[in-house]
Amino acid sequence: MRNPPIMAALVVLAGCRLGESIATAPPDADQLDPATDGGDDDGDAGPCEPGRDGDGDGVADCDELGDGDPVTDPAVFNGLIATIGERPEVTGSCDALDDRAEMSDRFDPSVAEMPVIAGWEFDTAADSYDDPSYGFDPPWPTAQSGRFSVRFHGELALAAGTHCFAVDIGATGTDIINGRNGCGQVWVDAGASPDAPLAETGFGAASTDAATGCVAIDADGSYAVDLVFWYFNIFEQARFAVRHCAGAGCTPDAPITAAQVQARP
Ligand SMILES: [Ca+2]
Ligand SMILES: [Ca+2]
Ligand SMILES: [Ca+2]
Repeated sequence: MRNPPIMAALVVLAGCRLGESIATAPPDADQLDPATDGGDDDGDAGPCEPGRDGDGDGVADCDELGDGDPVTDPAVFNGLIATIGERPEVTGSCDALDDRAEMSDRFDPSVAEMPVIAGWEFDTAADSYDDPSYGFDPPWPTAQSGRFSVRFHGELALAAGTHCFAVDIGATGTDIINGRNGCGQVWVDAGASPDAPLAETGFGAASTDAATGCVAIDADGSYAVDLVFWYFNIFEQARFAVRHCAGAGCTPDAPITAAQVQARP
């Protein structure tokens, strides 16, 4: 008879699956104190109500309060503000985004703007940013097709110390061909805050090495960040990937998650 061992194996397997599927107990709303989580800057969250997602960022109030992470706040949308700006003209050179004022002007007035919990990472042949392959969450209701620009703005929590960022649009050089005739930038308002992107890649970028940049953060805190994608050549893949790491000499390898950022103007 082979059945008993098989049955035993099935029971063991079922047991494992059962064990894995047991979710952590939901936080007890009465036990959650915004002060304990440290995440209620705005003072309007109050005791959480199970199942409610007051700020609409996809994470329930009680989960945001119960995670012990002050960045995830039931009263603050955790994500970034996505802004569609002007369309690159003539070329997609980084020269159009040389300093902060010029970069900001490209997105003011905006074509469209909304807070998103995802969308700052894509690699797609589609040219319309409302295509699902861009991964915007929520998705854009409409889009221009073809060349476009998008800026992601918010505050990123950073501990004191060195932080490095890298940006990749698929460029291997800084000329119009190898630079993909486009531009990707990371701005971090911290440290010496030079009036230039911390990291930049693409056509007209300062150098290929400029795709990675590091900043010394003096104190734990939240710092304004801008991730900028400037897309001209629609015959190239629309690719945008930003990576981060903490520590001197580190190699940026971690994507920025929605839980790390707050969509503040
Ligand atoms: Ca929420
Ligand atoms: Ca939290
Ligand atoms: Ca939140």
